[in-house]
Amino acid sequence: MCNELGARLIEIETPSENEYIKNILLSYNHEAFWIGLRLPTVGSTWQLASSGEDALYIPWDESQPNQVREPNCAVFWHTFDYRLGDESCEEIYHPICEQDATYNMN
Ligand SMILES: [Ca+2]
Ligand SMILES: [Ca+2]
Repeated sequence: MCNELGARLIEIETPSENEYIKNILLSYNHEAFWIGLRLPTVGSTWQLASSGEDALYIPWDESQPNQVREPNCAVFWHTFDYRLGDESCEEIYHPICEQDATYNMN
């Protein structure tokens, strides 16, 4: 998805990044948006999709995560006011991409 754009699925690392993105999502009428957060196996920790590092900040809805599956993925969910919920990685939702703030003009 995002790879074709030279980007990656967004990874939410801070409350300010979370707020910034949520405000943008409010202007769209979609039920859910994929982000780059993944639980590879049951019993492992949620990881950033690009690096495999443990995610330190995860703004879950208070009811989430609530499913057991591997792998397990995460979305901003509209009925949670765009807090995160876990969802099957097989579902089709809109991806949110992000890119480092460096440009390679070659
Ligand atoms: Ca980020
Ligand atoms: Ca869920």
